[in-house]
Amino acid sequence: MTQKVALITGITGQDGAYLAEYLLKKGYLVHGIKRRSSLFNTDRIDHLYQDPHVENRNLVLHYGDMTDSMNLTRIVQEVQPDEIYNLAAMSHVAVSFETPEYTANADGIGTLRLLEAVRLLGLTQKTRIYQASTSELYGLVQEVPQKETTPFYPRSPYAVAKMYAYWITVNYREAYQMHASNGILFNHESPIRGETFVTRKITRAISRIALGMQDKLFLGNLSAKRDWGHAKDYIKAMYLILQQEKADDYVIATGITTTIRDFIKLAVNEIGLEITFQGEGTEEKGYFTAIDDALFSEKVGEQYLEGIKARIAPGNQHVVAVDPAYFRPTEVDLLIGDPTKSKTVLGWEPRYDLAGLIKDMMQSDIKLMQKDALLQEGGYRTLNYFE
Ligand code: NDP
Ligand code: GDR
Repeated sequence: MTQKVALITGITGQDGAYLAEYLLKKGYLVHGIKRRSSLFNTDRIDHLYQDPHVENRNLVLHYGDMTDSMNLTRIVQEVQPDEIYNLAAMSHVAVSFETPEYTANADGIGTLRLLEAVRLLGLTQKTRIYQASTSELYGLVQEVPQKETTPFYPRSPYAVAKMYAYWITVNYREAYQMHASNGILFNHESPIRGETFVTRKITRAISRIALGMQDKLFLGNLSAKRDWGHAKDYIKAMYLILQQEKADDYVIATGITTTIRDFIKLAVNEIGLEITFQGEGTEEKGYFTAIDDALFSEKVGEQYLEGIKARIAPGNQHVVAVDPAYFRPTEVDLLIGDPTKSKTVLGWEPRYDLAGLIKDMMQSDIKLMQKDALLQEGGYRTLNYFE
């Protein structure tokens, strides 16, 4: 059997990294597009990297950008992929309000550029395309749970750009008989989730607070509800979508929704702490109220027990606070997906539930922060350049 060739845009991101590893294990030749950056930006795939001087490499990286048609066309021509996974995007909803034009260009028109490259190069019958669509398309609630037929009502420049990408993918499928599909993925997280998304921001900060390296965590809307799964499960759905005989669109979700507030409670429970919230709206604050000494010692380390005990003394300061700076001009209040179609048609079944996801993220962040704490205790701190 000839080796399958995949091209992943956004290979340096959370999903790109998991998908690359997954496809390599399946025997694919994987090509990825990375952006030039003044610092290394390949941390998430460094364990997969193969030196260009090695013969018969299975992972090849190309410099590129979703805003550069000629670059994308050249790469597609060079790679002649059997499958393209278009994961590259300016993926932060809040940031899209600050950079709406760029977001439209990279996330919306970027998808068109890729589809056009495949069409112009005469690859419509060879190359299958996966488009990373999103539950953000549902935006303002029209129906719960949200499924493939639920009307879209995007609520951010990011979601509007992704709506263009969704429909241009459908259009190229219908107009040119291309195997082009949308995965409408609900939020999925992992230990390698970007640090500014709310779940990772929480697991990182709670770990740092537990180790005495940080005092407080400032967040925005704690009442928003999200349907969170594990990225490791969700990239498998991407693969399954491209293995179907017919291209189609699928919702990938768990069917369970949770508030940000409850995510925090579960994350602190994971290391033997309890948190109680008081106040409302911008006055809302979270206080550690109890500690399970044995569990905390086991998960975080006995040497940090005294520090955390001081934090639950009566009248002590809050550890979580609402900062309206993190509110979005328009918010998506409730996401809950119906994965019936993906389960029945694709046979997709997630392995992680929310508790398993949080355990994985907390374990990983505690370990990372313990490493930082050791460096700090050892006196290895960043120096000022001009000292
Ligand atoms: P990340 O933000 O972790 O990764 C995004 C990737 O896109 C990175 O590799 C990034 O490069 C790259 N990228 C950004 N802009 C450009 C550009 N202009 N040209 C080329 N590459 C670019 O996102 P995720 O891995 O979480 O998500 C993958 C995709 O799925 C995204 O399209 C996202 O919008 C979508 N999605 C994500 C969901 C989630 O919950 N994670 C849910 C539904 C959809 P760099 O590393 O250099 O920044
Ligand atoms: P989202 O994820 O916008 O759903 O988009 P994010 O984790 O950024 O926000 C989820 C919810 O948490 C609330 N929130 C905060 N969010 C962030 N980032 N930082 C905070 O301090 C904070 N406080 C509260 C938000 O208001 C929101 O309601 C993610 C991205 O991965 C998209 O690319 C993807 O398409 C969707 O998930 C599905």
